[in-house]
Amino acid sequence: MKDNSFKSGFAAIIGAPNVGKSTLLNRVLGEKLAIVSPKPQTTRNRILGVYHGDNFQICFMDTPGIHSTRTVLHKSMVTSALEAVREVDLLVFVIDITYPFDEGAEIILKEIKKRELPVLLVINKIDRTLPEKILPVIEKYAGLFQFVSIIPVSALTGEGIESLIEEIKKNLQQGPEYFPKDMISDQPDTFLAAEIIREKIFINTKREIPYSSAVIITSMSENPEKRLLSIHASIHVETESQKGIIIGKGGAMIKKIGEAARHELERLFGIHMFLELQAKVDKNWTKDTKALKKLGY
Ligand SMILES: Nc1nc2c(ncn2[C@@H]2O[C@H](COP(=O)(O)OP(=O)(O)OP(=O)(O)O)[C@@H](O)[C@H]2O)c(=O)[nH]1
Ligand SMILES: [Mg+2]
Repeated sequence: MKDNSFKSGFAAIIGAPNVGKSTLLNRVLGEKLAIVSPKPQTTRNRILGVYHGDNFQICFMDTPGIHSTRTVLHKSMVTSALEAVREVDLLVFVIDITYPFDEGAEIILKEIKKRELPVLLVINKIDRTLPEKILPVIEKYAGLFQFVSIIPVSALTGEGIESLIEEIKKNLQQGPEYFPKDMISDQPDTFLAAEIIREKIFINTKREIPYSSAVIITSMSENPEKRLLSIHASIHVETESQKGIIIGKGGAMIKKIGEAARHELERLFGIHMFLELQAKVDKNWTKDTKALKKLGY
């Protein structure tokens, strides 16, 4: 039966790197869909997450952090974020209260001034500041752009998240139920598995290693009798020395990454898992458009 009062829309979550966009998506949905790390440029692809409300639906798009960059990989990431800005019905622009004005924010302000889209400003990480520090940031941003709403939140503690949903709801138009109620994302399990492994690389390695690593699931199969899921994955790095670091002394690093990923994936998929990781050199893959495509960017 057609319900004319149903409201829906696509909302892109945009912002500079590391402001907490992926944490916000996970908090809103109450599920881990997007990987999170303390290092910038964690997210590399757009990630869909659907919030099902009472008679409304918000289709969120998490995006890579917007910053000025020259490298081929990061350019492709920023392009993917800026494309999302052009394809959605409204924007959720996230800033970090602990560094509210950076070059990423400047690029985004320029971009949103070019379009006629409702933009909500989310001031994130308010758990890390004093309440009196928030008002000056609100005032400054209110003077820079006509936001439909400015909402201080903590994606970490959940403070302000309900108000955010309410504010987005107010800005939705009548629209179809794009996704069925039981669907919160369109990402295949192989993508999620590769992302979780990549997250463990981001968390456990230093310097250029996270930025030179990509993960491909080479096989994934389930044995229902044994209730076992087997995943084989390759970690692609750019040089032999990076491969050595990923493997670690006596294989210690790759074991650590594998174990952390396996624990989390077992929890997420609710099944025992066998995970085998292999490190591979894919020379300068971050600089080569063809190699980027092959690795999913
Ligand atoms: N204290 C605090 N930390 C937060 C909050 N939200 C996110 N973080 C932390 O900020 C860091 C970055 O979070 P992400 O969600 O990966 O940030 P992002 O904006 O998606 O980053 P990119 O994908 O790299 O652009 C992580 O260490 C999070 O735990 C918050 O509300 N409070
Ligand atoms: Mg992210």
